[in-house]
Amino acid sequence: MKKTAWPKRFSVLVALLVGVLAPSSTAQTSTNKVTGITLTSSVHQFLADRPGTITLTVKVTYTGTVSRLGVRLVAPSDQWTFQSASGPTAQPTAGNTQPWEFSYLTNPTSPATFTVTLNYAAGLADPLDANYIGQSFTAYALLGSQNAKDANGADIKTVATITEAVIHTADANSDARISLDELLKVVQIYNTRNGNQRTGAYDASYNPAPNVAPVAPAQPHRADIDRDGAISLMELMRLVDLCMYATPAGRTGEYHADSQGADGFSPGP
Ligand SMILES: [Ca+2]
Ligand SMILES: [Ca+2]
Repeated sequence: MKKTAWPKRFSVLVALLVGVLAPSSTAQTSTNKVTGITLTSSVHQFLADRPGTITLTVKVTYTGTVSRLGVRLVAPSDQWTFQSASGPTAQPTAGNTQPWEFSYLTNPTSPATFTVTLNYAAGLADPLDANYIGQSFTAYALLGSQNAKDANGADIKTVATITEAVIHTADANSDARISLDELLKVVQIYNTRNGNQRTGAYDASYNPAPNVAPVAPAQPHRADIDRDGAISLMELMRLVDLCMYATPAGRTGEYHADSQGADGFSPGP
């Protein structure tokens, strides 16, 4: 037994010594390194008053040969849960809260690009909050379980911020729909008069302000696109557009946040 085992042991010993003496293949040289990471989203806003889903795209660039390339993604709160991801071999379990780690068994050609789909809970933001609040995600490049570092020894990371959409002022019950009653309330503002003259003026509580000249408010009604403190016919018609949005089954009045829209919204879900 010993006679046959020794040559085998010897060859293992040689292999170990060669492994120790040879340059490590995982050493970070000037040509084997992570060079950058980006994190992007196809949407810039989302409605935070109800549950939803967003998809982020992660892109890691590297040169040469790097070992156990990975990414750690950190969400702004545990109201975000992991749903799915493309690409990396190792992924979190669906439903896990942050942070989420992804790693490749075999690195794809640089840049390593994959998508991460996350779910968010209802009530992420106060729907009555008039301020836009950013939800910031941070992605760190990993080598094994360690953060990849740049030439200055700093973590290679990136931040993407998505803005919570604000509910339209006219949407009194915050259900992301403009009902006929809610439209009528703005029609009443439109009809506000100062003597014989229609002004369309409203007060700080978004009620009609009769017998005064309009004053540009600090927090304009979201239907007041030019922010002059009055609802014009053109501004009223824009709200009518949102209110009249219909599916084949009928009018729903659904709207969604759209940073490209003049009023920050567009018709439809
Ligand atoms: Ca509503
Ligand atoms: Ca106006």
